[in-house]
Amino acid sequence: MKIVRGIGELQLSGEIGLVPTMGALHDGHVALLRAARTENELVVASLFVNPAQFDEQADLAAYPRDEERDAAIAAAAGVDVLFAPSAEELYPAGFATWVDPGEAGGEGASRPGHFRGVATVCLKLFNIVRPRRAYFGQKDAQQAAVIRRLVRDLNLDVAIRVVPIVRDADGLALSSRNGRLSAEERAQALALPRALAEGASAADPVAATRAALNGLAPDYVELVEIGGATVLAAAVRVGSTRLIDNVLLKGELS
Ligand code: PAJ
Repeated sequence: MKIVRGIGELQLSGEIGLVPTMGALHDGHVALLRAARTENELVVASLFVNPAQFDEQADLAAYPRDEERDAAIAAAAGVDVLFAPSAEELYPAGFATWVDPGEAGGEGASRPGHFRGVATVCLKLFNIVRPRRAYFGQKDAQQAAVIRRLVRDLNLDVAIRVVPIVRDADGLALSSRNGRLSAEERAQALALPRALAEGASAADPVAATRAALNGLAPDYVELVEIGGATVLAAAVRVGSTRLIDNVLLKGELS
C-alpha cells in the first residue's frame, strides 16, 4: 500500500473505488474497504480529519488520530493507495468555494455547517481521485442521502454505494465516539438500537422509537430517504457524547 500526501503525486489508473474516511478505522470502515476491494481494480482510501465539517472545535481537537494504526488496517483490508493529505493541501490559503447541499433533516439542523463541509470535501475527493464508485456507510444515513443528492444534482459521474451498519455484539453501531462512553453510559446507549428495532416494526415508527428510548433525550427521530430506501434514524446524547443510529424500514440500500 502506498501512502500519498500530495494531490500531484496521485497517479492513478484503472477502475477506482474510493472510500472516504477520517481515520480511527474500525470494522465499520473495514466493511466499506472490503466492498470496494471486491468491485474495483484499484482501491483508494482517504484519511483526512476534515476541519470544515466540525461544528464544534472541541470535537475536532478531540478527534482520535493514529495514522500508523489506520495504515495497518487499511493495508490489511486490501487498500492500494492511502491518500492522507494535510489540511493545507485540501484548503490552501484563499480557499473560498463551498458546496451548499441544502436541507438535510434533523442531522443537518442539529449541526449547522456540517453537511456543507462534508459535501465540499467529498466533491473535492471525487475530483481528485476520479473514482468509478465511492463507498459510504448506512450508519451516517443523512450523509449518504446528501452525497446521493450531490451526485444527482451536480451530474457527477460516480456510483454511490451504501454499506449496511456494522454493530458490536451488544447491538451498538460501531463508531469512533463509542470509546468516549463510560461503562454505565454504554449500557444506557444500548437503548438507542433497541428503540429503533422496536420502532421499525410498529405502526408509528417515530412515536414508538421515542417511547422506547428509556429516558435518553433525542435530538431527533425521523425517516430519512436514501435513494429508493427509507431508514428510521435517531440521534441521542449520552452524557456528553452524541450518538446516531438507524434501521432500514423500506426498500434496499446498495
Ligand atoms: P468517518 O466518520 O470516518 O466515516 C467514514 C465512513 O465509514 C462513512 O461513510 C461512515 O458512514 C462509515 N461508517 C462509520 N461507522 C460505520 C459502521 N458502524 N458501519 C458501517 N459504516 C460505517 O463519515 C465520515 O468519516 C466523513 O464525513 C467523510 C465522509 C470521510 C467526509 O469527511
